[in-house]
Amino acid sequence: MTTVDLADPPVTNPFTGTTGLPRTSEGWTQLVTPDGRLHPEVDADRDALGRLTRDLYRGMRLARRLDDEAFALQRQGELGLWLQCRGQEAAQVGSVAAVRADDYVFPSYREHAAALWRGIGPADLLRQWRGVAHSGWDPEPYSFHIYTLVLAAQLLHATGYALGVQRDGSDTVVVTYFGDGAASEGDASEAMNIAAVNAAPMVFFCQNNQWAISTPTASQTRTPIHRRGAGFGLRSEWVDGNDVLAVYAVTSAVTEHARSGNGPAIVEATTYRMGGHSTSDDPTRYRTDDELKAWRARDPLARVEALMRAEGWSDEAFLGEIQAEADELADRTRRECLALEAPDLADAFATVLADVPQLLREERDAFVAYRASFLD
Ligand SMILES: Cc1ncc(C[n+]2csc(CCOP(=O)(O)OP(=O)(O)O)c2C)c(N)n1
Ligand SMILES: [Mg+2]
Repeated sequence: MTTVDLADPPVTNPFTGTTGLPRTSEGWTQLVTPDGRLHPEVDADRDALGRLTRDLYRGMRLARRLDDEAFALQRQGELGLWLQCRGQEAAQVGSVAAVRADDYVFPSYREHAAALWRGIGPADLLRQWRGVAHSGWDPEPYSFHIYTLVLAAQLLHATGYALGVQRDGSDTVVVTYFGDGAASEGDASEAMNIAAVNAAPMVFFCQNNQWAISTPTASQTRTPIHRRGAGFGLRSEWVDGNDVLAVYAVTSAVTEHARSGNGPAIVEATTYRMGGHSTSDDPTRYRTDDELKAWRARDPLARVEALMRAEGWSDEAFLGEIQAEADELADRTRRECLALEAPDLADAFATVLADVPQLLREERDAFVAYRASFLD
C-alpha cells in the first residue's frame, strides 16, 4: 500500500467560531469570488486560512495532474476507460478535507481527488479502469469505500453503514458523494428519507456538475437539488462548488451538526465537469463551446491561485515545490499503471464461491482447455 500523505499534517479549521458564512445574491455560500477575492465578511483567522488554502491547493493541483495523466494513459491504450474529475477538484478536496480521517466515505466513481487526499495511490485508483481488477483498494485502512457505478446505490450503502455506527455508539460521520443525475434515482430519495427519520450521522454531498452524460440538470429536476432536503427533513446547504474554502467551511459545519446528533444534511455543490462524461464520450455533441468557456473562467484552481497571490500566501518556491511534486506523481502514475498485470482469467472461477461446486469446476476446466487449444 502506498500513500501520498496529503492530509499530513492535518489541516486545522479556521472557521471554528466564525459568525455565519457569506452568501451571494443567488443564495449559495461563497467565500472567494471567481476572480480570487475574499469576501470581506469572512472573519476567519488569516494565518490559519492561509495555511488551509495552501494545503487544499496542493491537494487540488496533485489531483488534476493525476487526472490528466490517467486521461493520457487511456488515450494511449493503457486504460480501458477513465472518468475525469477536472473542474470538480474544489468540491471534492474541500469536502473530504473538512471531515475527520476516520469519517467513512462512500464515493460514486469520479471522486479521484477525494480518494487521493485520503492516501489512495495511483495503482489502486487505476487498476479497475485498466480492467485488471473488479475494484481498486481495501476500503478499511482509508475509511473510503470502493467506487460504485450503479447510480445512487452508494447512498443506500452509506445509510446502512451510518445506522450501524449510530447503533455502535461511535461518533463517526458517513459522507456519500453523488451526482445530479444520481439524485433522480429512487434509491437517493429512499436513502435520504430513512437517514432523516433515524437522524443518521450523514452528509449527502451532491456534486451538481450540470450534466448526467448528455442530460442537463434542467431535464432532471424542476427544483434545485438542495431544496429536497426540506421535504425529507435534512439540513440543506447550497455552496459554490468551485470555491474550495466555501466547500470546506460548509462541509465542516454540516459534519459537526451530524456528529452532534442533529441528523443528516444535504449539500449541493454547484460545479462543472470540464471533460466528457468519460473517455468514451464526446461532449461537443451536446454542449456548446461558450458554456465550457464560461466555466473555464470559474476554474477552481485558478481561483485559489489568484487568492493566494492577492493575500501573499504563495511564492515561486511554494508553487515550484508543488509543480515538482505533481510531476513526480504523474511519473509514478504512469509507472504504476504500466506495472499493473492482468490476472489469470482462470483464477476468477476460484473466487466466486468458497466451496467451488462441480459445475463451476467443469466450466473452469472447459475454459482452460479452450484457451490451450489456441496456437501461440
Ligand atoms: C442505475 C444506473 N442507471 C444508469 C447508469 C448509466 N449511467 C452511468 S453514469 C450516468 C450519468 C450520471 O450522472 P451524474 O449522477 O450527474 O454523475 P456524473 O457522471 O455527472 O458525475 C448514467 C446514466 C448507471 N450507471 N446506473
Ligand atoms: Mg452530473
